[in-house]
Amino acid sequence: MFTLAKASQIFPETLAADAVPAITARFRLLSAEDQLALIWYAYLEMGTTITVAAPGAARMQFAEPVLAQIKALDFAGQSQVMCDLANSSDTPIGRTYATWSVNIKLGFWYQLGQWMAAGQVAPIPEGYQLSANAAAVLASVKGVEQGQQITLLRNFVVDMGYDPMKGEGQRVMEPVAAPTPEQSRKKVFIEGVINPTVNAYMDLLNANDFDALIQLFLPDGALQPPFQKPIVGSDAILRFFREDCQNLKLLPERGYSEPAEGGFNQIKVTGKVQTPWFGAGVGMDVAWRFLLNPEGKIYFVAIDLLASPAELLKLAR
Ligand code: 45D
Repeated sequence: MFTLAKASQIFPETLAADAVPAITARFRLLSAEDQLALIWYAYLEMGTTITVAAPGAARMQFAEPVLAQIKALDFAGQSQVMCDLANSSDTPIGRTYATWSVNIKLGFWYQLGQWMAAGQVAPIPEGYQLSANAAAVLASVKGVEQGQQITLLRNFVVDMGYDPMKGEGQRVMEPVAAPTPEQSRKKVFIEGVINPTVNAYMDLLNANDFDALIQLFLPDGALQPPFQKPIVGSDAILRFFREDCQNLKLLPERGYSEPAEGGFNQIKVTGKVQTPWFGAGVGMDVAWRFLLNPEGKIYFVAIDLLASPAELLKLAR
C-alpha cells in the first residue's frame, strides 16, 4: 500500500527548480543590512518588467497598526525595525509579523516599499555596497526565471519575524471571499488527461470553492506545495487553501495518467500558475503529481515549480 513517503516519490523524473532552495539558503547567511539591500535591488530590477498588484484593503487592515507605528518612527528607528525583522529578533513587531499569513506579510512589505520609494520610510542608504557574498546571491537571483525570482522574494519575506510557535500557532489571515458564482466559472481542458477528480481540482481551486475542493481529498490525504513538506489531513489542507490560495489562476496544459499499485492511479499534469500579485505578468511553470485512490479521491498531490519550461513537455517516458 502507499505511504506518504512513497507517494511523494511518484514521477521521480520531474525536475524541480532546485536553484530556489539553494539561493534561499545562501541568502539566509547574509547580514540583515545586506538582506534588505539585496531585496530592494532585486525588487527594483523586477519592477522594470513586471509590476506588483496593490493589495486590497481587506488584506491591509491587519498590517495597518504596525505600519502606522513604523511610519511614526525616525529613519534610524525604521531601519532598526526592518533589520530586526530580517534578523528574526524577538521584538513585539517581529512576533506580530510572524502571526500573519503570507499575503499579509507581502502586503506589509509592499506598503513599506512604496513609502521607501517616496522618502517617507528610511531608504536603503544611497550608494550602499553589498558585500561580495550578497552581490553573488543577487547575481544568482537575477539569473533565474521570473517565476523563480518571485518565489525567492516570497521565501525571503516569509522567513522574517520571530515565531515562538514555529508555525503551529493561530494565524491572522485576510477574510475568505465568496466562491465564484456557478455561471461565471470556466472549465480547464487538459490534453491527455480525462479525469473528473483532476479537472474538478483545477476548476474548484480557480473558483475559490475550497469547501467543495476539500471533498476531493481523502481525510488523511496530503498536499505538498513547492519546496515544502506535505500538509497532511483535510483540516490542515482546507486551512491552507483558505489562507494562501485565494485568487490563484491554474492553467494546466497537458498530462498523462497511468495505473499504480493497489488500484491507485497516478496522474502528472504540467502547465502554468499565476498569482494575484503579478496577474498574467508572470506564469510559473509547474507540475501537479496526483495519486488517486481506486475511488478517485486524492491521497496525495505535489505541486512542483519546474526547473525550466522544457519540463512542461517531459511527460510520457
Ligand atoms: O526587505 O494547485 C522591500 C498551491 C525592501 C496550492 C521589500 C499552488 C526591503 C495548490 C523592497 C521593501 C498554492 C500550492 C522587502 C497550486 C525588504 C495548487 C519588499 C501553487 C521584503 C498550483 C518586497 C501556487 C516585496 C503558487 C514587496 C506556485 C516583495 C503560487 C513582494 C506562487 C513579493 C506564488 C511578492 C508566488 C511575491 C507569489 C508579491 C511565488 C509573490 C510571489
